[in-house]
Amino acid sequence: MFCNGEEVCNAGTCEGAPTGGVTNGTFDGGLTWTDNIPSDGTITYGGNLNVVGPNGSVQAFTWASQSGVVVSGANLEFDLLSYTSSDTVDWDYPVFYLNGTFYGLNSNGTLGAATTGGTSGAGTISNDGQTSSTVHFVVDIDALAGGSGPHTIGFGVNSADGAFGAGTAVYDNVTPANGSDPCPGQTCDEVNDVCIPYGNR
Ligand SMILES: [Ca+2]
Ligand SMILES: [Ca+2]
Repeated sequence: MFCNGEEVCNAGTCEGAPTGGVTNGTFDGGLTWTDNIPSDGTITYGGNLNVVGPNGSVQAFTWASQSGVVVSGANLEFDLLSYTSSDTVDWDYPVFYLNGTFYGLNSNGTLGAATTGGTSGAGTISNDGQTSSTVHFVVDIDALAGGSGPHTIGFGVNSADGAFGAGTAVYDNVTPANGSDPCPGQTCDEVNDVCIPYGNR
């Protein structure tokens, strides 16, 4: 069975992409994700989402987003695999984006306060709170948004200073996923996130 990039494999059958959940939450390439780089920074996809934040002389966010996300009351979950920087204090920090609002990230897997990009908007994960081990986040985005969506979600890095080095955040495993179960007798490859004929890998 072969499912093309716009279909998903669900219970052994290729289907058109359903309207719920997050598509390609495993970041197997950039399909379905939109780069937002109003100042500078870089976004790359290669099995995870790697965001190198801004360092361009002004406060700015750099983030990847996906619109049309409906979770029907389920929690949105994601992993921050790491956050690193050569800069200090709260000048740079990772952020979660929901419908136009950014939030800092805390090392206990909760969101910080909404932030407009100043140093005071950082969660406990920042230049002085770097992490090289995975932090798992569970967010009730319907409650946070005050409605059922569809939502636009995103993951990125803020720079309050735009100088002295950027922050780098690595994200992965955003759920709930649109259906992409392995096909019986076939192999679903995380790199492709689609069903491909066995033997053609
Ligand atoms: Ca992945
Ligand atoms: Ca900086």
